[in-house]
Amino acid sequence: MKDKLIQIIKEAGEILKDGYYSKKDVTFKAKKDLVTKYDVAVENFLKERFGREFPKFNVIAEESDNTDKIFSDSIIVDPIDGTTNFVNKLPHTAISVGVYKDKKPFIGIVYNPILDELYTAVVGEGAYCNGEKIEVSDESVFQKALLSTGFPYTSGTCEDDLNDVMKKMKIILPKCQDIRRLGSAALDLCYVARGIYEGYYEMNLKAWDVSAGLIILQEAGGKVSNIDGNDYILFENKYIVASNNHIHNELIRNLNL
Ligand code: LIP
Repeated sequence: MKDKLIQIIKEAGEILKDGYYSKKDVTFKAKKDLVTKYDVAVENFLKERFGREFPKFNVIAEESDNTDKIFSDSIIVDPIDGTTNFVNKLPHTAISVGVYKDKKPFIGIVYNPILDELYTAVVGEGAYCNGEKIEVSDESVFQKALLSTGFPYTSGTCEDDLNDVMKKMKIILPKCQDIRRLGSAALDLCYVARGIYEGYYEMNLKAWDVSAGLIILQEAGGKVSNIDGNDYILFENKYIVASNNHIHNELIRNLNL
């Protein structure tokens, strides 16, 4: 299944790439949440091909009405993660596809066609970037940890969420190496998997932002949890916390101060 998925996702990457280099009309789903015709085009392409190739799976996708979809044997799709980057020609943007069997992680694929980076993982078989095995960093000193985060779309409408972002930043920033905010949760998780970041946290993400990246990170030796340090549950938890494992407890502790 993995090879067929990669073939289809690479074809979809051509649609993303065409859009990236052309002029785009933007529609707003919410105050800060954008969508373009390319998000819809990539999604429709993937849904059609996945439906044909993998009829036993339902497809849960960002730009679709998922109300009648039951999460079980599912392919969870973000056609363009990092849409704001895509619109602004910042090359941190990717197609994210997470495959689940009976709600359990099976295959994760994240593809950035602009930088030509393909992250893949099958549960139990390790994680790879362009075919090369990747692993999390072995840094265990929190002060030396490069972290990444994201800001929720609700930061423009919900003062509690905005205050929470600022409070956590104020506590964590002086204690770590630095914090990045590049704008694609799927790639941020892959960057932890690859040892670029030691950790990552963000609130209010949707299942399609993280469904693939969390499989890739776990297969690279990393850890994913909710803000209490317990198992992260797709579709349920407000916060995702991810790391190289070594700094996880300290990250969780600081996020709860
Ligand atoms: C985005 C994320 C980004 C996050 C945004 C948003 P989209 O996904 O990947 O990191 O900060 O809140 O969820 O909307 O571009 O697919």
